[in-house]
Amino acid sequence: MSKLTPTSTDPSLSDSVSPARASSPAATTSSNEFPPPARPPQTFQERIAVIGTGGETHQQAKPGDPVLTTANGMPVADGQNSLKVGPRGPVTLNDFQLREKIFHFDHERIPERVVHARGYGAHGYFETYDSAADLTSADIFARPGERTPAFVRFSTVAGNKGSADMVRDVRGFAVKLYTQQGNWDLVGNNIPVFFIQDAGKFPDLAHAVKAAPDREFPQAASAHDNFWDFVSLLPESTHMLMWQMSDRTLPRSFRFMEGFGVHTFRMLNAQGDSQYVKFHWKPKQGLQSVMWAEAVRINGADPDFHRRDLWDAISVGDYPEWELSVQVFNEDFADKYPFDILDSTKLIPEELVPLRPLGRLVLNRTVDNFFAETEQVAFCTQNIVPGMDFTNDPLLAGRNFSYLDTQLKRLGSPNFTQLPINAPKCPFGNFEQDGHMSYRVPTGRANYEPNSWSGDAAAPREDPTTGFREFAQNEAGQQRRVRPEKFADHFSQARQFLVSQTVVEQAHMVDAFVFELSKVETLQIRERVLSNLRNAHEEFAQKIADGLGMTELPAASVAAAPLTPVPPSASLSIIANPPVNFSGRKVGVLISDGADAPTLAALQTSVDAEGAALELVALRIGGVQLNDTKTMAAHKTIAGGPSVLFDAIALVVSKEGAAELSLNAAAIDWIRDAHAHCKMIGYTTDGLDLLNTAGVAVDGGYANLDEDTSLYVNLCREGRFWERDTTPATYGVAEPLVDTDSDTTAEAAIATPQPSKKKTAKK
Ligand code: HDE
Repeated sequence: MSKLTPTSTDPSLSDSVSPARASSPAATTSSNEFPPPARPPQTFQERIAVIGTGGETHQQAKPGDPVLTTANGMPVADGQNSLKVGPRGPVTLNDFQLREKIFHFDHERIPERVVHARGYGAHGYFETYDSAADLTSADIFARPGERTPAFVRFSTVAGNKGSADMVRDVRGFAVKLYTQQGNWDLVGNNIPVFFIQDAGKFPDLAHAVKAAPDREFPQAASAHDNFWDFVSLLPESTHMLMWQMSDRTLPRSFRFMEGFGVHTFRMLNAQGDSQYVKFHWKPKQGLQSVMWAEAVRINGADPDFHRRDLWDAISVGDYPEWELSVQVFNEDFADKYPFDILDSTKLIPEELVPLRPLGRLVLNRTVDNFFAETEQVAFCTQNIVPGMDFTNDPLLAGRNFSYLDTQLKRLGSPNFTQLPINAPKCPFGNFEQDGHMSYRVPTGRANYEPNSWSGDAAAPREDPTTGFREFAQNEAGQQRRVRPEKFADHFSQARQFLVSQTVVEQAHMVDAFVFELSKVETLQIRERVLSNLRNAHEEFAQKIADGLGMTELPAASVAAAPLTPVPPSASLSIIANPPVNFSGRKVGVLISDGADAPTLAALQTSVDAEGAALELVALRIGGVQLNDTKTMAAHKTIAGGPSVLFDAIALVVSKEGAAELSLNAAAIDWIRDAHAHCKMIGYTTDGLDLLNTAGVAVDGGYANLDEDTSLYVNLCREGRFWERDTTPATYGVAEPLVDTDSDTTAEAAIATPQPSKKKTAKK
């Protein structure tokens, strides 16, 4: 095959390219001047023919093509050369074209977000199910079937803008809904609780988790002294740490994670009745994460794994969807619930307050330009709409200040609301004016209200019927810096999360704590973490200590409050809520010369029928010759497409192909990794030798493809073959860790809190 070159393949290039001729005799001159023309160019034709001989590429517009211009719209004749005095002479200061281009380039960057810097966005819509008018007067929930435009930005928290996607981190799940009553920003995370109870601690948390100020590392990682030092001194973070050390922080992709509003909000109906709500997004694709060993390799193989996944899925029309639900509860529930509903380190299990679905979010359009949309989108938690209100969650108050303030810093002007991605899509008007980069052109004489102008000068007026009204909350009390007593139980829900996990998930959590704490160099910090964990679950703490090789478990810290009995909640586990099908996933198929063409075709059909994707991996990107003599090009080489990039793998190889691949270390790793990561593996009988060489034993997670490829896809629907996972054995989590201390029936959790029988301070 001939080597592809831009000029030979891209007609848009080859048509318009006119390279300055290096073969011209003048190319050899060392003169500082063009070869002296017989007379200076005079006609238009002569002037445009003046072109140097330096060999650079000129792509010139043909009639009807868009013309390159300056920012002011002036057409550019030559975009390749600065203005010089003679071809080798000094560049002149009057080259305004050059100055403008470089000036603009110098100002391309805006400050990245302090946290959540790395993110990826997409457009879509929210579709309302039934009217929720009984609950809220918010217009977005008024009419069944109505679609509201939406923009979503997913993110990591700790890493800088250029960090890798698959780090162990909380994911941001920020949604802007362009409703008919203004933009509603639901700025949530993929975890329903948070590290801290007071907004004032947020800068400390962000400083502690991000790179240390002296050495500026580690990047996008919590496995270091500063993070664990800080959280170990903040026992309120224990519940969130359990989530963070679980597979929740390693989502398979944005499409397979949940979202949560975290705080308790209010909804108000037209009669002014108010209820508390907590927001949940459930992925219709299912909930799925990867294993830590896999995540580490994915970051090397494809640091853009999550953003590429979203881009690819939307590009092929496989639009991801989430269902928005609310947990609705009233003051009475709030009073009885053992935890404070204003405390963002606590959740309300779905078993206690079931989800009420309100509608679905569909992402169906990638951005046209990353900067203009994903980078410039400015989410503000203060952006709510009539029919909703905040509660006194002390985190929320801090956030309502922080987001507006940070947008001014990032985007440089209070007029960031006028940017297309941020502007409301409903009619709007007010008397805010001027400021940097104001590009709205207000008309009329009135720029104040009240005013008595009318007619052409008519200005917007307030509307007591549809306008935003706060919930008339009674407030009284001393103005003090105190934390409510009901916030003090730091460990009960941490334990609840742990005992709600399957054995495999619990083992992964032990593994994650051991990994992170093994990176902590200061022994006292490790010990302090374990002191806190003992309060959540003694046996769990012991297993971590064993994993760290700690000879003695440190004394438990003094818990600020006795533990409350709470039952396990199945909805907190990923594995207990397996995906319903294999749709939207990706199979990697290793192929070799002589591989059976009908088997490959049948596999493709089965995978297509499931709504999944298939990528071919081979020794050479040019592909292989199948046994029907047809050449099949590969999507990836083995090195360029390691098995961590796929949800399941298959080998469709011939005997000779298996022999050749057996000699290839990358091919062996490809199989071993997939096996170790508990992936489903399809194989042809001819590939058995290759499996043997890789040293993997065929188990219940394997399917022979020779007869029926649909059986393999059925197997893939189950997700992973967890029986193969060695983590539980490594950390001695043979039996699930349970709550041996509490009476944990669902009713018990809502009843008056009972102090646990467990002693809270141990020597
Ligand atoms: Fe944020 N957070 N946050 N946060 N947060 C920001 O705003 C802040 C918190 C969340 O894709 C910043 O525009 C404070 C909880 C997401 O653009 C900043 C506190 C939750 C995003 C900020 C919190 C979040 C941010 C930085 C403690 C889950 C990305 C850039 C009171 C419910 C939004 C920016 C996007 C971003 C402040 C806690 C989610 C600095 C002070 C809890 C998803 O304003």
